Amino acid sequence: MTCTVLGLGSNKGFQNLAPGKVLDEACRALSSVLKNAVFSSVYVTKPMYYEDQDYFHNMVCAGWYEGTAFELLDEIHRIEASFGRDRSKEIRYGCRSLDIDIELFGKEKISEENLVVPHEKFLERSFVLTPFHEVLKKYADIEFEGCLLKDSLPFSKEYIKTQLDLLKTQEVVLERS
Ligand code: PH2
Ligand code: MG
Ligand code: MG
Repeated sequence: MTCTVLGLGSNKGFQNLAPGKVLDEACRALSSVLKNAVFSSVYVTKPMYYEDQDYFHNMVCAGWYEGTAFELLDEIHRIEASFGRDRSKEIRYGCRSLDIDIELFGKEKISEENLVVPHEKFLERSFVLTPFHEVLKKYADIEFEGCLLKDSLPFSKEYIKTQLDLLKTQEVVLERS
């Protein structure tokens, strides 16, 4: 079992679901893929890289996966497609109904054409680090089969906080519930 951190984002509805609801439903799907999954709050964030699009809803999910990172990626693609994701119709960094990125997969380093872990932009994105920091604060001591979340990942809560302070100009706001 490997402790993994996934970053979720949506800035386009799917069928009758607004972006926040797409994330709710995606979390439900992820709960049956991961063991002991935990979820951050949802944050409303200014689009990065390509700014001429709606604000995103972002959050992270952490949990344990039995299988390889590539098997997890297949599961993620299946879930994304079930919420209307069609890669053939997208532009890079443009709007999407559901994006699920593998941010961390235990302490593994992967550098393949279809998968880079840790995610290559992980440390520059407040929309990922803010919810990740929340998870590290709330769930550091959750465990699966004796493995604590805080010991299973390559970054400490303190390190993430330091990094976040450098990114404080990025607009990331807790969603009102
Ligand atoms: N995803 C992108 C591009 N830009 N900006 C924010 N704030 N949140 C995202 O999830 C995001 C983005 C493409 O994956
Ligand atoms: Mg992605
Ligand atoms: Mg992404």
